[in-house]
Amino acid sequence: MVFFATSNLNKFKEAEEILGKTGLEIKHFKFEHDEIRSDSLEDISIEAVGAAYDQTKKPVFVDDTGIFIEGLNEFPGAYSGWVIKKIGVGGILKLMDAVTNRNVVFRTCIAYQDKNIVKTFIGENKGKINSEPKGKSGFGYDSIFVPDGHTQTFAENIELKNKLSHRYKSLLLFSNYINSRNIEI
Ligand code: ITT
Repeated sequence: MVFFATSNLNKFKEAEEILGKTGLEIKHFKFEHDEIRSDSLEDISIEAVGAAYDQTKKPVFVDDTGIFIEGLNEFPGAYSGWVIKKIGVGGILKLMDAVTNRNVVFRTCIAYQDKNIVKTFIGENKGKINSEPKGKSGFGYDSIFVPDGHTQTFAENIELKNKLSHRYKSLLLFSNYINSRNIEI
């Protein structure tokens, strides 16, 4: 069993579903943490997992996720949480009015810590920012993200999200690592 330290229950539910299929059991560790300010998901997640480990003293991971919009010079990136609280997906769509390049990358960095090691796992998913919000499932930016090769947003097709998302890819790398190391947890 590994703790997943997060304040975001949506992330936890996705991780539980994805990791359940790999045989890795996780438990929610309710974690409210003021993350450091940085452009790097890796730096943010490494600092956060250190703080989480200080509290759990048991194997634990965190997930730092951002959406990087090419036509906005990678904005909002590591500031995605703050930006959605301030301007919402509506605000992002307004910013996109002036932009023709709608390419975007969703990126998750998982940082894991136990008594021996700190390690990160990055998963990415490329797509486009949709012209309007669509769909009711998911959370955050899911209603405006359409993965490449598909026509629906993640919020319209949550099964698809959990099969190919940034979180899915990073969690799979993570669970392969844990399973291959045979860590006693
Ligand atoms: P933590 O406690 O785990 O840090 P958080 O919600 O603050 O939770 P992040 O900083 O990693 O998490 O994420 C920033 C925001 O990006 C988050 O609040 C969501 O609005 C959005 N987000 C993260 N993952 C997402 C996903 O899979 N789909 C859509 N939006 C996502």
